[in-house]
Amino acid sequence: MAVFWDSPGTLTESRTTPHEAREFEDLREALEGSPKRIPSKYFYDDRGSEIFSRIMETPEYYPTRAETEILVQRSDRLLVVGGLSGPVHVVELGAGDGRKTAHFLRAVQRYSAHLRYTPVDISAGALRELSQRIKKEFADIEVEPRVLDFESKLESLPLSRSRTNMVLLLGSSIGNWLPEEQSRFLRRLRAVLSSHDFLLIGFDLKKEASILIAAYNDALGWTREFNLNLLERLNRDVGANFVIDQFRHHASYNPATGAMESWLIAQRALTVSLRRLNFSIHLKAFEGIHVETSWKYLPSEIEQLAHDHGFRCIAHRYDRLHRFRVDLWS
Ligand code: AVJ
Repeated sequence: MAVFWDSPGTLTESRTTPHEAREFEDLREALEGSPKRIPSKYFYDDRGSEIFSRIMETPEYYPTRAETEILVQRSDRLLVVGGLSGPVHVVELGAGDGRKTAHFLRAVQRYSAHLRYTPVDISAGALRELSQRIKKEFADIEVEPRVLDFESKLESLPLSRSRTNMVLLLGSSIGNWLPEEQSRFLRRLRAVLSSHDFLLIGFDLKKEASILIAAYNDALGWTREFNLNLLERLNRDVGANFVIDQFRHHASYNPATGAMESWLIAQRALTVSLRRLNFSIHLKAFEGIHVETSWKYLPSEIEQLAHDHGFRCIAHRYDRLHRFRVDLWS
């Protein structure tokens, strides 16, 4: 396995492939499909990551608070059951602003004196802020941020050979992938982790649809802003000419799949050109672009997922209201 070490604290791209070269290459296929789609990872440019931090503070978006409650109150328990000891390397995938991670790191520190923390994200801006905050709060953690699209570069994660790796995939981020993508991710992760490494993974649970729908349609409008920023980003980064106010944000729960779906719906027939990618798309009046799927889980589905991909459920904890669950797998 390839391991890349940089001087601690620098923000470096993976050296396997230039980060920018293949960015946006999947956009054409997604936008020409039926329904038209934009892959969710494009939400998280610096501005998108900032807006997502606002979403996490809205009263309707409960998953962050529920997961934080678990990490604050249950991290110790999870780690005891896991039997963690010796030097630990925490690798957080899609770290974002990493606020809730601090609670977990503090718990890990009680078990491991020499803690290394590698937050991985595709937003350099979010990583820079997070790294500064963690370094300020923890004098004795080695922080090695990494700008990386971990979805395509999972094999170049800087895992440690001498430490127990604890990979974090929080926020129910796994739910943003289609089932076959979730499988592919877990299979590949299983292959790069050794038998004494761990995965700490958060799942948003199935619940009454009205609660879910409110969480993706907050009254302050941050979720709408988040979705529309996707179009602004494409205008900026690939020379597209989306007219933002011709689109409406629409969030719904699909009981057939068990997932929340976010759409941007064109208010009239439109042609949009993506100049730097050399193609255009036509949208009919009231046609939607599917921008996000957020899968929700039953406890039994979580356990099946672990089992099907060669992981063992070591422990799991719910928040007080049973809205969310954090699992420790190995
Ligand atoms: C943390 C990425 C999983 O799908 O709930 C929140 C992203 N999108 N509101 C989720 C999100 C709209 C979030 N993830």
